[in-house]
Amino acid sequence: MPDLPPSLSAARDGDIAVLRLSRPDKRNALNDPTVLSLETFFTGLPDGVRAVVLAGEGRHFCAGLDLGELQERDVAEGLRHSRMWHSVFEAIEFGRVPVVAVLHGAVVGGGLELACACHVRVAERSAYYGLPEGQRGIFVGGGGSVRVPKLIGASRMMDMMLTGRVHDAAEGQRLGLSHYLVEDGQGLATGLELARKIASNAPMTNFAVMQAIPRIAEASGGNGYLTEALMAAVAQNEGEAKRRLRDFLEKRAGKVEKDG
Ligand code: 1HE
Repeated sequence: MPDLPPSLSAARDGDIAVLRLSRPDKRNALNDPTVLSLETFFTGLPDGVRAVVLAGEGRHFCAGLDLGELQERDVAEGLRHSRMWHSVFEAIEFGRVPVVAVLHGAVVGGGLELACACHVRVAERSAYYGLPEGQRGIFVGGGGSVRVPKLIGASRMMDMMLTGRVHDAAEGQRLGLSHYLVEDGQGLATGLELARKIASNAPMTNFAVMQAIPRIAEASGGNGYLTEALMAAVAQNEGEAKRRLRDFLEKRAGKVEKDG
């Protein structure tokens, strides 16, 4: 596993890596070394890792940008700083493996931006979502204005930023900020269970899901259909796809069953 600063900790559980924001005394606020180390982690994952679970230590997932380290920046430096966050969060969203975020307590500002760069979000009942940038006199800078509206719509994001509205976990689930809502203390186990399912997929299917679906969603219908056809042809040509289809036809594979 890549070397990490004390604000992050990582552990390996078979083909799953569990990464934790580990600065609970500062509510896992994200300073520059932590943000840059997220990139080091996600770009340096060992080959055997097939999914990542991202969680936060302490009572909160993440309090967003470390306001204590917010320096005076001129316009050019401010631009570069935000673009640095963009490149790190892109390394997560378009990285090698899917990431399951486990959310609890505050998921605010840059913490919500980080959660939105992950592929699946599990929220515990204690989770709540806010974009307090308006109160702080700043603006989102970690990709939130692109990713949050994709989940809840631009108009709801505007409400959060203009009025300081905070959504609780149940509302976040209803709006689409989380995919799963679980009891407090159950988030990590659920995240690991989902990560194991993800890791058991054919790697080419996971690659196609991560790389193609968000891009097709932004493409014209014609470009989308063509990209889908190309990706489908690539995936089905893999030996792994052929083996899995044979397993099903010869009754060795699981059937589709209802959850729960
Ligand atoms: C921090 C931060 C932080 C806490 N940067 N130090 N984010 C915010 O505006 C959220 C600001 N934080 C809060 O609203 C609250 O701290 C929480 C709701 C997250 C947690 O409350 P609580 O009662 O558990 O903790 P606390 O007592 O407020 O904070 C504990 C310590 O963490 C305290 O430091 P201490 O030295 O006095 O113990 C706090 O100062 C510290 N702390 N949050 C620095 N964010 C790419 S652009 C992204 C833009 C943004 O993310 S803007 C949103 C910033």
